[in-house]
Amino acid sequence: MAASPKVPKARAYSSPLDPMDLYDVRSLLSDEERMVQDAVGRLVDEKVLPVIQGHFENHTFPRELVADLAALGLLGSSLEGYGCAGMNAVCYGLICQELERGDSGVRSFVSVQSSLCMYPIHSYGSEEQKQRYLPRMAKGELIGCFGLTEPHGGSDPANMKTHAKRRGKDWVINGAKMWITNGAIADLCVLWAMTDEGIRGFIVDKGTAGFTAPEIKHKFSLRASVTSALFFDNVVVPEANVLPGVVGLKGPLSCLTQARYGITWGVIGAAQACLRQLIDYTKDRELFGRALAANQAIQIRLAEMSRKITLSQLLSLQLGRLKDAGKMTPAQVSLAKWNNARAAIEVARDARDMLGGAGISAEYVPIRHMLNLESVITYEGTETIHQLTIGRELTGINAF
Ligand code: TGC
Ligand code: FAD
Repeated sequence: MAASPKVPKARAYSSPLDPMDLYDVRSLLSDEERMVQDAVGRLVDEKVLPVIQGHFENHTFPRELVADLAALGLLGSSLEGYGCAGMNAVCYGLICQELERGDSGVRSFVSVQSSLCMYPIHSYGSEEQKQRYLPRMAKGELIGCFGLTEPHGGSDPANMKTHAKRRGKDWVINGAKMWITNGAIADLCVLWAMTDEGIRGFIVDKGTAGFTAPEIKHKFSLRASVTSALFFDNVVVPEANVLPGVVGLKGPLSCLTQARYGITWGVIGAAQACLRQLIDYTKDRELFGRALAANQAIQIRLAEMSRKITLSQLLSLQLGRLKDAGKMTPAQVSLAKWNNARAAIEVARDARDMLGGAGISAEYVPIRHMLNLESVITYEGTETIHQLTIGRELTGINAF
C-alpha cells in the first residue's frame, strides 16, 4: 500500500497580542477603570461561571449572586449619592462587558436594576422616592422591573394602551405589559402608563392589590433570567408614587438610552467568551492530521471574529468617553447597539458551528450565548428600530 503524503507541520508563531484585546483597548483605560474590570472579572470567574450553565439548563435566575453584585457596587454604579458608587460611564460599560462574558441574563439583571429602575427614580423621582428606594436597591434588598413593552407591540411604545386615571388624590391603573425582565421577582415596578397629560412613570410596589406578574415559561433564550407579563387590574397608587420629574415618551426613552449604552459593551463580553473557547478548541482538535486551527479557512473565520470584537470595543469605548463628556446622543447609541449586537450574534453562531456536534451542548458556551443574543438583538430596540433611528438622523426624515 502506498504511504499517504505527509502533512507539513504548521510553523509556530508566538503572538505578542492579547487575542481578546488586539488593539490594547485596556491601555486606554484609567487605573480605576482597569481595577473595576478586574474586580468584576474575578466575580464572574469565581461566582458566575461555576453556576451559570446549571441555571440556564434549569431555567432559573441565579438569585444568590445579587448580594455579590451589590457588594461590589454594581447596582446603580453610575449614580451619585443614595449609597450608589458614582462610577463613570466607561466603568459601567466594563461592568456590563465582564458580566455578559458570564451570561447575558446576569448583565440583564444589572441593566434593568441600574439603568431602567434606579436611573429614572434618581433622575425623575421625588426626594422621598429616592430615599425610600435607592439605598435599598443599591444593596440588592429591593429588586426592580421596568414596564414599557405591551403585548400588542413593543417597538412603538407611544401607542401604549396601559393607562392611569386620576381618582381624587390617587391614580387607578389598568392594562398589561409583556416580556418584562425581573417581573416575577421584583419588589417594585417602574411602570409607564398613558394619562390625560401624556405618558407618566409610576412606582408600583409588589403586593399592591390588582397587580400580578406571572413568569413567562418555555423561553429558549435568557433562560437564566426571569421574564414576566405584568397585569394591572384597577390598581390604585397614591400621588406619592408618581415620578414627578418627567412627562412624555422621553421619560422611558431616556432610560433606554442608558441601558442600550451598557448593552453595547455587554455583548462584547459574550463574543469574547465564544472566541476564547473556540481558539482553545480548534488548537486542541486534530482533524486530517493537523490542528483544526492550522487550517486557513478556520483562521479566516477566527480573524473575522476578532475583527468584529475589536471594532465593537473601539466603538463602545469612544461612546463611553462621549457619554462621560456629556456629548453622547441617542443615534450614536443606536449605531453601537445595532453593530455590536449583530457582531456578537454572528460570532456566537459561527463559534457554535466550528465546534461541530459539541457546539450544540451547553457544556460549551457558544450555544448559550447565541441563544441569549437572540433576545439581546431584539430587546432595547430591535435592529430595525436602531437602523431607522440612524436613517432618521442622516436624512432628517422620520420613517417610523
Ligand atoms: P420620538 O418622537 O422619536 O421621541 C419622543 C420624545 O422622546 C425623545 N427621545 C429620546 N429621549 C431620550 N433618549 C432617547 N433615546 C430618545 N429618543 C427620543 C424625543 O426627543 C421626543 O422628546 P419631546 O420632548 O420632543 O417629546 O418618538 P417615536 O414615537 O417616533 O419613537 C421613536 C422610537 C421608535 C425610536 C422609539 O419608540 C423606540 O425606541 N422604540 C423601541 C422601544 C424599545 O426599545 N423598547 C425597549 C423596552 S425595555 C427593554 O427592552 C428592556 S430589556 C432589558 C434587559 O433585560 O437588559
Ligand atoms: P414588535 O414591536 O411587534 O416588532 C416585530 C418585528 O417588527 C421586529 O422584527 C421589528 O424590528 C419589526 N418592526 C417594527 N417596526 C418596524 C418598522 N417600522 N419597519 C420595519 N420593521 C419593523 N420590555 C420592557 O419594557 N421591559 C423589559 O424588562 C423587557 N425585557 C425583555 C426581556 C426579553 C428576554 C425580551 C425578549 C424582551 C424584553 N422586553 C422588555 C421587550 C422588548 O423590548 C421588545 O420585545 C422589543 O422592543 C420588540 O417589541 P415586540 O416584541 O413587541 O416586537
